[in-house]
Amino acid sequence: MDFVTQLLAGNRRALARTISQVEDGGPEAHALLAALYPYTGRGHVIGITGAPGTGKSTLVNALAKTYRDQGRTVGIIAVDPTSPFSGGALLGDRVRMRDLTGDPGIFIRSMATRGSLGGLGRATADVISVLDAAGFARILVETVGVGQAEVDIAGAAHTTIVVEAPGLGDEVQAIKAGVLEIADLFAVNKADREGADHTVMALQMMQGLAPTSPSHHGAGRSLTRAAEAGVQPDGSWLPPITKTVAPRGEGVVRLRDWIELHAAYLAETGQREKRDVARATNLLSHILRDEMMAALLARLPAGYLTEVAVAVATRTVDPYHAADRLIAAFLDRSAAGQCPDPAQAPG
Ligand SMILES: Nc1nc2c(ncn2[C@@H]2O[C@H](COP(=O)(O)OP(=O)(O)OP(=O)(O)O)[C@@H](O)[C@H]2O)c(=O)[nH]1
Ligand SMILES: [Mg+2]
Repeated sequence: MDFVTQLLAGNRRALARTISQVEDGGPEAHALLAALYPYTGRGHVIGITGAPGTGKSTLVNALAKTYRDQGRTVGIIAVDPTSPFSGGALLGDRVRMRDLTGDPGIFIRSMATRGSLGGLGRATADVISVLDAAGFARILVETVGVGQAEVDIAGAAHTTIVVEAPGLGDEVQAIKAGVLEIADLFAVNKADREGADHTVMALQMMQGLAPTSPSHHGAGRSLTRAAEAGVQPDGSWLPPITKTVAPRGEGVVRLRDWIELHAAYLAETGQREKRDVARATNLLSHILRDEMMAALLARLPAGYLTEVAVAVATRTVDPYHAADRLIAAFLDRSAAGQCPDPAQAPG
C-alpha cells in the first residue's frame, strides 16, 4: 500500500513496481487498483491501432514528443500481441522509443499478451488506470490491429486513431470490417510514399458510403468553434483524415490537435461520460468473464472439464449443451448438488 503513496507522489520506481504487480494479477493487484481507483479519471486515453508495420510506434513516439513540447505528461503502453509465430516487435519498439527515455514526463511500458487477448484487454485497462492515477495527462496505447485486439483497444480508449499506410493492400485493409466503427481519427502515415492520396481517397469514399451514424447529440446544439471542426451538420463526429510522415514529425502536430479537438467534442457533448461508462462496461465484462470462469473451474470436481471436453470431442454432446451443463453443474454445486454425467445424451 506504501507504493500507492509513493506513486501518487510521482515516484517512478513505485510506478513501475505497481504496474508489474497489477500485471501479475491476484488479490494484491486488486487491492492496489482499489486504492488507486479514486485517483483515476483525469487522463485522456488515446488508442493507436492499425495493421502491422503501418508506423504506429513511430507515430506514438512523435505524438509523445509534441505533447512534451506542450508540457503535458505522457504515459505510453505498447501492447504487443506476440503471436506464437513471431517474437513480436517489443525490442524494436523499445529501441525506437529510446529518444523519449530519460524524460521524467514520459513513462513507457511494453506489455505482452501471454497468449490471452481477453487477459490482455483487462491487464491493459488496469495499467491504464495506474498511469491515470499517477497523473499522466495523455495515455497512448499502441495495439497491432489484429481483429479483437483493435476492438478491445477502442473499448479502453477515449479517442481511437486508426493508422493506415499506402502500399499494404491499401483499400482492402482500409475497408476492413469494424475499422469505421472504432475510428475517431484516421492517420494516413507514410505519406511520403506513393499511393498516400489513394489511401486517403479510399477512406473518404468509405466514409461517404457508410450509413450515417446516429447523431451523438442534438444537431444545432452549440459547441465551441474548436470542437465544431470535426462535427457534421447532424451533430455526429466525422473522423478526420490526417496525412503523416511519422519519422519526420510531419502532420503530427495536426494529428495531436485533432486528438485535442476530439477530446473537447467528447467533453462538450457529454460523450466523455458515455465513453467512460462504455469503458467501465468493457472492463467489467473482462473481469466478470475471468472471475466467473475461475469460480466455475474452482467449483467443478477435478477432471470434470476434461470429461466434458472428451464428450464434445467424441461427438457425444455438442459444445453448447456441454457448456449449458457445466453452468448447470456450477449452479447445482453451489447448492451442493451432483454434477451431471457429461456423456449423457442432451435433453
Ligand atoms: N517512409 C516511411 N517510413 C515510416 C514512416 N513511419 C514509420 N516508418 C517506418 O516503418 C517501419 C515500421 O514502423 P513502426 O513504427 O515500427 O510500425 P508499427 O506499426 O509500430 O509496427 P508493428 O508494431 O510491428 O505493427 C519502420 O521502419 C519505420 O521507420 C513514414 O511515415 N514513412
Ligand atoms: Mg509498433
